[in-house]
Parts: sequence; structure tokens; C-alpha cells
Amino acid sequence: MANGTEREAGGTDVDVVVVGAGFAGMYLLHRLRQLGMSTRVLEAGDDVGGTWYWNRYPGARCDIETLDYSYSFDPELEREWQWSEKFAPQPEILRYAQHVADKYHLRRDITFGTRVEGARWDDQASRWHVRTRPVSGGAGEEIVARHVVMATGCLSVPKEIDVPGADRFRGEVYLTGRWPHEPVDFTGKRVAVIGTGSSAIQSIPVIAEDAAQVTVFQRTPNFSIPANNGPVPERKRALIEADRAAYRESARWSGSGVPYERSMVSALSVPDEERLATYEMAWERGGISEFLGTYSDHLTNPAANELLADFVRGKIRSIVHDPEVAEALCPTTYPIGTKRLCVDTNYYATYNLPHVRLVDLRKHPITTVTERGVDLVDESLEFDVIVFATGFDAMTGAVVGVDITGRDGLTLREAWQHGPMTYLGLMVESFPNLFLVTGPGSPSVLSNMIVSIEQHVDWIVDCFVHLRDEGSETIEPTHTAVEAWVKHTNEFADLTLMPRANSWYMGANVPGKPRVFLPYPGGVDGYRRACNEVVERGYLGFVRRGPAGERCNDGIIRRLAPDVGVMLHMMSELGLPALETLSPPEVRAFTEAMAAQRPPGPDVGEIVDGRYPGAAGELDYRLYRPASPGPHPVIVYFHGGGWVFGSATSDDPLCRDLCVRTGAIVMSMDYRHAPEAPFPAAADDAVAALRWVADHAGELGGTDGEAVAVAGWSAGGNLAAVAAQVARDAGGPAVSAQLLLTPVTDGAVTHASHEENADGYVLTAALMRWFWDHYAPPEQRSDPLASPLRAERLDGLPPAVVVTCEFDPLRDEGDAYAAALERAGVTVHHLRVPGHVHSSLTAVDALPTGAPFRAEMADALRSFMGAAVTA
Ligand code: N01
Repeated sequence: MANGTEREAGGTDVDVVVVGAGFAGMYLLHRLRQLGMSTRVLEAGDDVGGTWYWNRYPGARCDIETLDYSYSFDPELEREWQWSEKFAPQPEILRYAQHVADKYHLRRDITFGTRVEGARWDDQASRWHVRTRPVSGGAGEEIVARHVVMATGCLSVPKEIDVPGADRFRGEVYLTGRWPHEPVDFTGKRVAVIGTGSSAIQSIPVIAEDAAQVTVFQRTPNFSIPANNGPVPERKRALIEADRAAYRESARWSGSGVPYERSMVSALSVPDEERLATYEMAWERGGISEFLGTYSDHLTNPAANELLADFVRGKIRSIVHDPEVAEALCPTTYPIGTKRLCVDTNYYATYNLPHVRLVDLRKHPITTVTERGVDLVDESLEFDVIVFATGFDAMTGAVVGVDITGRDGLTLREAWQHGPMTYLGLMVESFPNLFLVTGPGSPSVLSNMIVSIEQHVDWIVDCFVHLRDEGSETIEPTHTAVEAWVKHTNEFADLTLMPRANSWYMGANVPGKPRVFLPYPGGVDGYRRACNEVVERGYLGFVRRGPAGERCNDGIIRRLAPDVGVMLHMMSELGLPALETLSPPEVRAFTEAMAAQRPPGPDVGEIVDGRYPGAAGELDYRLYRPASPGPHPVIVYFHGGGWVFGSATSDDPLCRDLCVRTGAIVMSMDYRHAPEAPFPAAADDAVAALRWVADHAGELGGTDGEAVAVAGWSAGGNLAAVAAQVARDAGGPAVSAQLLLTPVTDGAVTHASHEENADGYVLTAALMRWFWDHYAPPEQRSDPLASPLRAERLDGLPPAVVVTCEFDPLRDEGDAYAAALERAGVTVHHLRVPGHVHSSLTAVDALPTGAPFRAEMADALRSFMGAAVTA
């Protein structure tokens, strides 16, 4: 029974149950009504507002400029609401939420004072049974719904107070996340504040205005930047009003949901004075994303991060008079930005007041809270009031706080026992028709929440429409899609410094909670692209079921390594020309200009440029010598560039990397380029280069008489393979090993990967055809000097490291060469690199996920070198 009416078997009371009437629940209700879907919103509080309903502690305000932190779905709402301050205080934000509820008559579909206790999925009927209970006690109801949406907020369940003896205290006790509605009077009182996160940092200066004493108990100091609050900046208001739609659109496609110019410059690349001036400006201007984003690598490079952290520590020392207190307030145990940066008004200066004291719990731990105060190991303190500002069970607490049972009796708590498993932070496998707004696995708390809420609500509503239109009753993500999304999120987090902090982002603030990075760190823009693409590709990664049967569109939305994906996106944004539309001289000029922008690679002991006799005249080489004392093994290296462009210096970062990792001398040898010198000129030069280096190994710093290795990338990999075959057939020189990095091995270009990866991964199938067309006419391409895979015999060749990348048109011909070598009895280390493209392993210091593969490739090569193989 629901609402006293008899329900037909398989019928529903409503289409959608929404849990929570914060900003997410309110907007969702508004959208669902427009769709004509019946909706019940259930809310534990007595009014709308969510976070802003509960967090009424003194000083509570937004830490994102309120002009940005407001709905964008209705221009009329935007025009009629004027914010009073740059960072609006909690009462004003709550009034805004109430205004929205009034304007759209939302309250009539919201049941206040009601908690959702549980939800159970009935697979037969494809319905959720939702159990409620009034907060004030008494019987609840059961509501049957087709869909349930958890709009429960990310920071809505306060962490259990885990300070020993906390329940013994007889004075007034407050929790910042559950502040009373009546004003709290601190006048003349002795107040303890436990915790120094955002909530404490905002409330301490305000409490100190009235209290007789304030004692702050700090376990871990936080980084905080000044709000520099005041009236709404006129410039920003004017900017938005000039073109509201464009401003909001740019927020939607920004990294954090607040539009600002993202720096592409490393903090380590600018002179000290320039960097400090930039930091000073950002300190004055405020804004979390803007401050952390002053340089591109604060959240990825420890050295860059330390520069910014040091700047803030300098500020703390300059504000706080007592050096000991200042030192205690300086965070040193985690990188800045890896816990949410706080935004304050007078926080540090408050410690200069005579009645404010900081207790460093690392030095003076609490033994217990007593009836009258707090006992430290070395002191007893008495208080009238204790304020617990101890944080939240973030992102998952409110969701698993509801007893949710999906298909086959699986509970959400069980499903998430090792950390939340979601697809896009929106849905969970085995929990059909259960949606999360800003759930774990979405940008949520790393972004302007309102922008992320609107995006999720819009996506969910569009999904409802889609299901209705196609006649599907249920939707849920596939196992493959969920696993891959969680992996992708973790890989992204591992590219940042975020996992290094014991933060609530990591679940580390709640004892026993799995240590997993909870939000999606790939940016609001990158995330929105993924969500849109999922839909465009027919709800990829979802299975939908209905009377017409099952539609399973299994698959993975993000298969590239995250840094490779970001690089490809940036390249596509630049609108670079397709190389095959240019002439060879234009391609050479273009690729040289691009190469000038890349990181240089590691330092080596010495670099020497020289000339060697090629097959038809002198050519350049560049020698990279390790810093260790010689003699060293020698690698003869051939650059990439489709036989058309490149030089002895064009693969500089990769050669340095190879030199450092193998401890070998790398001789990067130029060769003649097509079309001026077509096939077999490059192959002839490669053979000449190998002979010359082998003959001069001792003079160059190698061991006289010891076999040299050959190596090359792409067309250079082709030349290395060819040179090894020629040396075998000619009875020398002795080659110890071959490293073939994404090599060209077959002019037939018929392998499946040429089609599968034809476009979008830098080296395109069209460009590869263009290279062949310049290098060798079709009738010559089956010559083993052009296509080493076509050689009659592959036995007797030196051990080979063959590296192929998943998203490379050349992948299959590289794989085929590795397999053919193995069949011929050659020792092969075949490294298949997932998530990478043809050129990405050469992007030393630019794509961190390539580094472990370069390490493996170098280790394998080193282990092969020294075991000379002769024909
Ligand atoms: O919570 P927190 P918060 N003994 O977890 C300490 C958002 N927010 O409520 O770090 C002693 O950050 C704990 O110490 P430690 C914002 O996203 C937004 O302040 O675990 N101390 C820490 O110092 C923010 O990040 C606004 O060592 C104990 C503090 O309590 C998030 O909410 C305003 C302890 C908790 O800090 C959470 O902020 C406020 C113990 N047993 C909050 N247990 C806006 O401006 C915990 N602590 C929008």
C-alpha cells in the first residue's frame, strides 16, 4: 500500500523517487516535471537546500565565487537573483535555494522530515521498493518507483566523532555539519574547536569575535588562501551579463566548472621573481582553481608543487606573529592541493589574538574528553563549549547509508566494500535504474558542484527520455564498462599527486574506509566529453532491457591511457594540418617546429655530434654517452619519420632516455630521406652506419670487438630490422640485440590494425600510405630491404625487443614480426603496450604512463646486449 491506494501488481506509485532536496534534487524535480514524469522527492531536512540547510555554522560560505556557484538552466532565474557578495554566506545561499523552490513550486512534490531507509530492486517487476521513515518517528511508507536517483550530496553525512570520551562532555556540543537553527551565543565562553578543515577555518575567526577563549585542536594543518571577500566584483558581473549563455557554456567546458585561462607553463620553467609575482597576484585575487592553476604542473610535479606550498607557508609565517604557532600551522606532510584548499577570512591572523590558542595534537595528543573539557597527555583544559569540525564520510557515506539491495540480493554496501564501483559516477552494475548525482567516479567535489549537478541531471533526464522512446524499462552498466571506468579513474589519479594525501578524497579520514581516490580527476570538460560520447555511441557500456528484448552495448569508453587521451585531445583542438596534405619540405619544417616544444629528456654524460660515411656520402650522427665511466655497450639508433623527415637529433629525448636507462652509448645515425633519395637509400645508409659504428666502437667509447645493438623507432625500427638481417647475411658485423619500437615491417599495409586504428591516433593509415608512396614504389615494397617481415628466413637473428602499441596502425605488422622471429627460433621480448599510440612512447617526460614501458624495453635490451649473435 502506498498513500493509502491499492497498487496493481507491477504498477508504480511514481516514475521516479529522488532522495534529497539539495541543489541536485531540486533541479532534477524541475526537469522531471517538464517531462511529465511523476516524481517524489524525499528529504530528511525540513526544507530545501541540502548542504546549505545543514551547514549553518558561523562563517559558513561558499568557497567558489557565488556568481559561478548558481544554476544556469533558466536565464530568467539568473537575471532576477542578485548575489550580495563575491563569496555569499550560507544564509543567502539557503535563501537562493528557497527562492528556487518557490519560483518553480517545488515543495509540493517534496516530502520533508523523511528519511529514506532502504530501497529494494524487484527484478520480476523491474521496480524499486523504497522504504521511508519520518525523522520525528512513527511509521513510514513504501513507495514503488521505476527509477531511484540518489541526490544525496557528497558531504552530507558527518563522520562519526572518534575523539575518545566525546560523549562525556557536559557543556554545549556542536557539530559544524549539523548546526542548530537557533543562533549560538559564544559571548564570554571558553570554546574548544576540534579539527582544522574548511569548516573550522571558516568558523574559528567568527567564533573568536565573541568567545572569551578559543582553543583550536589541530591534528593536521591545512593550506588556506584568503577569500578577499567583498561585494560581487563588477567586472565579473559585467562579463557574465554581456553574454550569459557564452559564459555558462565556457564553464561547462572548463576543467573545474569555473572558466579561467589554464596555464600551459611549468612552474619550474620561469624565473623566481616572475613566479613569485604570479603567486602574489593569485593570492590577492583568490579562487581555488585559479590559485592551483597558476602553473600547469602544481598537481602533477612534486618540485613544482613544493614551490607553491612554500609560498603559502611563507605567507603563514608572515601573518602569524608567534613563530612556533606559525610553524605548527604550516602543512608539510602532503602536497598543496591534494587536500581541498581552504578559503578563509582572517584565519591565520586570528592566532595573533591573545585569547586564541593552537594545540598541536601531534605533540600533545588528546587522551580523553572529560565532563568539563579535554585532557591532553600533559594538560587538562576546561571549556564551556566544544565544536566538532571533524568532517564527513564523503561521497559514499550518504549512498551506502541507505540500505540499497539490487539484483540477486546484492547490497550496495557489499558491492562497494573495496571502494565504490561505478560507471561514470552515475550508475552501478546490478543496480538497474539506480542513478547517482555527482557520485564517486565523477568530477563532483573537484569541480563547481552546481555545474556538475546540472550536467548529471541533464544526462539522467535525457536517459529517461531515451529509455521511454525506445521502449526500454531498465538500464544498467556492464561489468566491463564499470571495471574500465574505475581503472581509468585510478590511472588518472595516479598521474597526479592526489593519492599522496590522507584526504577525504581518498576516504582516508574515516577509519576502515577503503583507500580509493573517489572523484574523477580528468576535468569537467573531459568528463562531459566522455558522458556525451557514451550517448552518441548508443549508450556504450550499458545494457537496456524491455518488452522488446535486451540491448547490450558492451564496451569501454576510455581505452587510451589518460595522458595520451589528453594529448590527443589537445592536438585535435589545435587543428593541426594532416601531414599527408603537405609537401615533404613542409612536413620537415612542421615536425621540427613541433619538436622544439617538447621536454628535452634526461641529462646524459656527454653529447657529441659528428659525421660518418654513409652509403653515398657523409651523414650526421649524434652520440649520447652515459655519465658512468666507460667503456660502454653501443646501440646504433635510427630515428623515425617515415623515411621522409627527421634527423640524427630529431629523437633526442628518446635517445637520452635510452642512454640513461641502458647505460649504453646511443649513436643516433642520420640516413638519406625520400623522396629525394628513395628506397633503398635509407636501408643502404643504415647498413653503412652499422658497419662504421662496429668498426669504430672502441674509439667511440665502446669495447673494441664487442657486438653492437641496433635500435629504431617506426621507419627507424624498419631500418634497424633490415640492418640486422643484412649483417646476418653478410657474416657481420656482429649484432648483439635489436630494439624495434613500433616498427614498419610490411609494405603490404593489409594488417587489420591499419583499418582499426586508421584515424585519430597521430599516425594515420593515410599518412602511412603517403610515407610508402614517397619511399618505395609498390613493386619494390615486398623486398626484404623494405619489408623485413617478407624475408625468406628470420633465423639466426639477434634477440629482439619488439614494442607494439594498442592504438597504432602498425601494431599488427609489429606483432607479426615478433611472432615470425619467435617461430624462427629468435629470442623475443614482445612488449604490447596498452592504451598507447604509435608515437607516445617517444614523448619522454610528457606522457608519464609511457615511462614504465620504456623502462621495461630498456631492461630487456640491456639483458640481451652482450650476447653477440653471428650468422
Ligand atoms: O572537514 P575536513 P570539513 N581528532 O575533513 C580533523 C567542504 N566544505 O568539514 O586532517 C582530531 O576537511 C581533521 O584532521 P586530519 C570542503 O570541500 C566546503 O572542514 O584528519 N582531529 C581535519 O582537520 C571541505 O574540504 C566549505 O588530521 C580530527 C578536520 O577534523 C569539506 O567540506 C566549507 C579528528 C576535518 O576536516 C570538508 O570540510 C566547509 C579526530 N578524531 C566545508 N577527526 C565551503 O566553503 C577529524 N579531525 C563551500
